[in-house]
Amino acid sequence: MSREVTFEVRTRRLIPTLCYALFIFFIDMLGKVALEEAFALPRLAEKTRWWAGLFAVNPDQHAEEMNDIDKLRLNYMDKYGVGYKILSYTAPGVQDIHKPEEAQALAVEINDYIAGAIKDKGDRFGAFATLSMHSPEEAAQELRRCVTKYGFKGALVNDTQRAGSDGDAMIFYDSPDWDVFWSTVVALDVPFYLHPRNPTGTQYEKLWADRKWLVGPPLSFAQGVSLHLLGMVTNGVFDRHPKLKVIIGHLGEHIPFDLWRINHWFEDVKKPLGLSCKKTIREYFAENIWITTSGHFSTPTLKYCVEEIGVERILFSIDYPFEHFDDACVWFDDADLDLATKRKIGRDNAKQLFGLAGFKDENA
Ligand code: GRE
Repeated sequence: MSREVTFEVRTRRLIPTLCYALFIFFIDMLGKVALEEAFALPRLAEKTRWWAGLFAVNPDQHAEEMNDIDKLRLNYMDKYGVGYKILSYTAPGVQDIHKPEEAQALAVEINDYIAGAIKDKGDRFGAFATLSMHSPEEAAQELRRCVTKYGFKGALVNDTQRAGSDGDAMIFYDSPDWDVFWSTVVALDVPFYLHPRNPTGTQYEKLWADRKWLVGPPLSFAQGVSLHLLGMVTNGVFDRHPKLKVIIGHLGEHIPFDLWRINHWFEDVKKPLGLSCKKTIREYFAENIWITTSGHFSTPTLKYCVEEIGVERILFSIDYPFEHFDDACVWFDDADLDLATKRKIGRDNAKQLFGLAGFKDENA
């Protein structure tokens, strides 16, 4: 081969390599893992449209993204360096169904549907079980089925379960009645994601109807989940199940900001007055609770959470399609954080918590 030809061949080989290097440079963290990532059943299009009307500026695009599992979504994942996603059914989902049999049938349908949809894509997708939370025994049984039959990674539940003949009652999972469920979560060794839902019924009328723009991410979601999680703390769920792993999204639903004050009041006032939980709020956060970055893309807030609850407890997430890959991933990739911190939050903490292996770019 003449020298010019060799040079030309080398140059031609070099161009794709350079392009790839440039690509890697701009997506500085490949193989991110995300775990608050919603889908819906296409047959419930009307409900998806209703919810999109409340929370999406472009409801058509939102509905299309919500119903897609592996086309638009996989393109985004490749474009923005997300190696693996754990999918979950959209809010308010089964927690909105106040009739127990209907709720249970829908949960089973959703679990079978998503298991089928991701069956051959285990290197890109996992799923959280959807559960009807009317009966602790039934919820435990369905979770067990999903984990043992389908390899689901845990459960994601949308706050309280609507119940009662008119749907106005709310079931919390913080009483001893739920011990059978929490024992199963621990025995299966999977995390439980406590996700928000919207206020409904009398609660909506009394608190939110006259201030409806605060429903959702601006306030009501965090209020609902923080009440429920702190109820689990103060009612002894983590004392009775010390190995229980609970995840909350949105950088901790306001709780990290209040840790000092909660701790001060639990330890210095409420415990002397009779609060009987065994550990401090900081200990529950160190042993039982993880938070994700879903829908909260602020570097100062993330740095604050790292300082307050520790880098090991924080997991990257997007909150797609309520939030955009672009906002979440470009923010995270460009955030002023050292590489070790980024690797832990972006991937390694999730790998460890869920025992993940064999997904795209898992070691990139
Ligand atoms: C969610 O389920 O995570 C969600 C909604 C509506 C708005 C924002 C959001 O259901 O994060």
